[in-house]
Amino acid sequence: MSAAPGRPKGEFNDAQHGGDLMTTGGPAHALQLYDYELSGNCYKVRLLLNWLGLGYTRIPVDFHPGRAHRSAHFIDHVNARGQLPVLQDGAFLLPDAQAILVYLASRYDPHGRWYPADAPTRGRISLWLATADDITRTVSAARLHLGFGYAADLASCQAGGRAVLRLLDDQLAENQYAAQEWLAGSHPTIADIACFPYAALAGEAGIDLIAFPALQRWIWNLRHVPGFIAMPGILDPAL
Ligand SMILES: N[C@@H](CCC(=O)N[C@@H](CS)C(=O)NCC(=O)O)C(=O)O
Repeated sequence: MSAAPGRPKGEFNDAQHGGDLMTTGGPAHALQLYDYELSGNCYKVRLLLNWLGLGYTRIPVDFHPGRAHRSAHFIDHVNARGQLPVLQDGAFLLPDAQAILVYLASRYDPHGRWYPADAPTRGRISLWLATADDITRTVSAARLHLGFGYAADLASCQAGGRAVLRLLDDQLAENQYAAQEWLAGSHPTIADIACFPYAALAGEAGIDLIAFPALQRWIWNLRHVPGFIAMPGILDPAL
């Protein structure tokens, strides 16, 4: 597999930067994921890769406490934004979880289920992909503050988080009333994947989901889609 341009092989694979490279099952592709296990944005990508049955090599990045995503080498050669996740597919390097979901579903989902081609569905999906970034800016920022010591105005992030989760809960309640369980269609799409992790991890941001019943039902539903994989803080459905 090719390394990122200018990246010496194993750069993020030493004690300072991360853990061991790991290759998952599934058909061999030249796919590599710069990944941090506790990141909800990285988890979105792992979820879709798994649902698509795509094998990939995981490049663990020491996000915390090493801040390897902010190293000069990472910024110069992997992602100028200094953020995770980043996908590499052969010579093609792509940051941003939402961009990666669109790319993977467009390229590797032969049935077009995760990113359906019809215009209204694509429009709705785009709305929720944008909303996913609002969730990162609020819920994820509060979680990073509480769990990882990142600087943030906690009360403001939590208030913003509750506001954006309210939008999600209202939409899901309306859909569920019409016997439609998912955000943008009659089956799960990348819209659901993009919004899911930090909604499900809201407790770690100090946000109680008791006031969001439609959201709780949707989280339960997504966890029970065959092929779902867990992450720390989001339980496997068998547990
Ligand atoms: N819009 C980006 C946001 C990514 C993001 O915020 N990633 C976090 C990890 S979950 C990060 O790398 N934060 C480091 C920072 O911004 O300093 C995406 O969806 O991938």
